[in-house]
Amino acid sequence: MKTSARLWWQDGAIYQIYPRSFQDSNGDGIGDLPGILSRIDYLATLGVEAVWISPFYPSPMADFGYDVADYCNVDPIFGTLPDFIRLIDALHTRGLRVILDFVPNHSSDQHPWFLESKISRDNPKQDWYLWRDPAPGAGVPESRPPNNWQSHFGGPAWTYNPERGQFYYHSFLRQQPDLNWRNPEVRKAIYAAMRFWLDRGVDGFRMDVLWLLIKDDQFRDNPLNPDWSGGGSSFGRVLPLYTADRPETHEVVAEMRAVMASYPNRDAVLIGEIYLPLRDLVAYYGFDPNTADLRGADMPFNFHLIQTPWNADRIAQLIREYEGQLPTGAWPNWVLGNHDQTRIATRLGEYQARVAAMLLLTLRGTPTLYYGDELGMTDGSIHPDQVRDPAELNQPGIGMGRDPERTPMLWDNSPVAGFTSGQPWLPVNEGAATRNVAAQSSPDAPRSILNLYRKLLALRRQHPALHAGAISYVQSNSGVLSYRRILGDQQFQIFLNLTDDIKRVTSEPGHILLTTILDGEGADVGGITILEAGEGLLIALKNPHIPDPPNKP
Ligand code: ISL
Ligand code: CA
Repeated sequence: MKTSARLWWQDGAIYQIYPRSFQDSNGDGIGDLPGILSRIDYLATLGVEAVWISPFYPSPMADFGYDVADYCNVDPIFGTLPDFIRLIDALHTRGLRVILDFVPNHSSDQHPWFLESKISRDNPKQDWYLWRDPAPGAGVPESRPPNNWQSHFGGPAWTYNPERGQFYYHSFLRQQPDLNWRNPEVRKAIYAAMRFWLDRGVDGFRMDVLWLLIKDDQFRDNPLNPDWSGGGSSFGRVLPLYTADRPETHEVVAEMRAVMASYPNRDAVLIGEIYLPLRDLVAYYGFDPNTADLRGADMPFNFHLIQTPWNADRIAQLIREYEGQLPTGAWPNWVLGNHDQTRIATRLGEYQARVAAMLLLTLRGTPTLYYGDELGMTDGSIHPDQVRDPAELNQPGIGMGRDPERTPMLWDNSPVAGFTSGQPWLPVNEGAATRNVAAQSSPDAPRSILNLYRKLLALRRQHPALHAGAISYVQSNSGVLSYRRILGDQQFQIFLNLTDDIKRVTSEPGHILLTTILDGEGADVGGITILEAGEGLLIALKNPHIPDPPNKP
């Protein structure tokens, strides 16, 4: 593939900002858009290509913005629409793209559409949400949900509405009613909202829960999960056969793509949040076997690094399987963390988090970073009376809470880490006095994880083989994962020690571009090379004498 034909979102890295937690500008303890603007130097020098900003639309904040009450505005907590315009202009001026988080599956129960839909069975929006009669049987209607569908946040996915005498469906909270994507008017309204933001210059969307948009039109019961032990969330009681990944969803994704394609010089990116096994995930690229066109999402998010055990064999197998299943022309992507998942440094510790950074930023495909991971931020510890996440408040104590991975960004060693002049909405992490942007940028900390991220991002930008090359020779050998990135006569060898033991590897002649412990750069290697516990090496090979690699690893 010629580098010139490539698109910005293929070559660069994406940085996710959870706006409540990035930077507060007015002392109310909640991050906001002017706060992001004030940190633009940090973003512009980190080396990422785009920022993805989690929802900032008007919202009652039942799910912190993933319950949208107006798709075309900014919540006063986060600022104003002019604040957003200022932010996007400034980011563009600094060469950064802007990806919005868009929530098409459900609105807030305070959205005017739902307020209208719920008042009667014959209003113009009566069919904009998923309304069903109570199941037949004895007992009061509110005790007879239409079927056994369960909310992702626990409990039945149906809530009774006395005004209509019917239930409405919600994949998540009862304050997040699911829109009826079989209704063409709903589609039109959401596509108009997408255009509202595209007209304001946004460079793409991350579509929330894209694989959940369509539900079974016969509302059949989901099959019981034979593996459910009775513990954890009630969501696990049934298998989401009729509530997720329905075949008609692909039609909707193709329509969303068409909305974006209708813009001249379209280069906005369509990303889908999709938690599915690889085979079903890659179907969201929408490969059409008749025309060989891709009609779906540009990048269905690949969360498999988050879900795969940290083991060289398993990850080598994952890379090979994913690469092997990508349809022709589809561009891969990798994600290590987000606002719904335990942070990588908590899962693996700092040394392996460094190895994970080298993995994420040297794999083939667009990497997405979660704010704070570049500092090796761990999950915060949240005292029971500090819990804010509805997923935890709904089902206390079963580990659904996402507050720990949403604690404030750590900027400096001031009392609230430079995040706010007031009381932060979630507590600042312990250890913030030393683990923060200022400390890790200081000349006293040349080997900080932040410097590792900056160097990895810079090298990835600098070398076409790293952002556009093939991946090949994916291997695992006694806990060391290795692979090459290749373009033309440029070849890089990556060795990642996923264990806590010292390992020996054999390398072809080359020199070290980078190590995860930021030590030994520039040194020549060749033959037996020692890898420290939890160390990764990025090597530029001198005269690779191996034959041309196959297309697939
Ligand atoms: O079921 C899951 C994974 O298999 C959950 O992680 C779930 O899919 C995920 O929480 C969906 O996330 C998105 O939509 C939610 C919102 O709370 C999350 O923050 C968002 O990322 C509802 O909008
Ligand atoms: Ca604020």
